[in-house]
Amino acid sequence: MPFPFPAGAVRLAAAGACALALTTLPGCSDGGGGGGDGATEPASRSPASAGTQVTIKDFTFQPASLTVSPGAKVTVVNKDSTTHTLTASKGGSFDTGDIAPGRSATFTAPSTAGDFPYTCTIHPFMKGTLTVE
Ligand SMILES: [Cu+2]
Repeated sequence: MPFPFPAGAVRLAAAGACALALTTLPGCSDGGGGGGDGATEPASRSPASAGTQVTIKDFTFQPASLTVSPGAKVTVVNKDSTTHTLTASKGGSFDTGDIAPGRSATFTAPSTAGDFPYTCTIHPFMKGTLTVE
């Protein structure tokens, strides 16, 4: 017993139904739609959380905002030609002390969640924020 009508006709009929119900049936996208807005991939845009390292370069903390886990070890690399520190602005939560040019130091992030602004004690205009969460 053959099909009552060719498979192609069935497919066309189904596509027509989908076109009619396009706004209510999300499953109707049949591949070659060519709508134009198919590529909406969510871009991962939080490189700051990729590592627990702060680089000091050109008198700036890079990244200026770093998010870490409570008690995380954070490495600070000084790529400038002058000595810097990374020091909590209040409460003395953390302090690398002097980091000579080309050297690095490590400090331990606070064990409590919150935002912890820090600075360089030698160059107070240098600012950054450590977020613990
Ligand atoms: Cu400095």
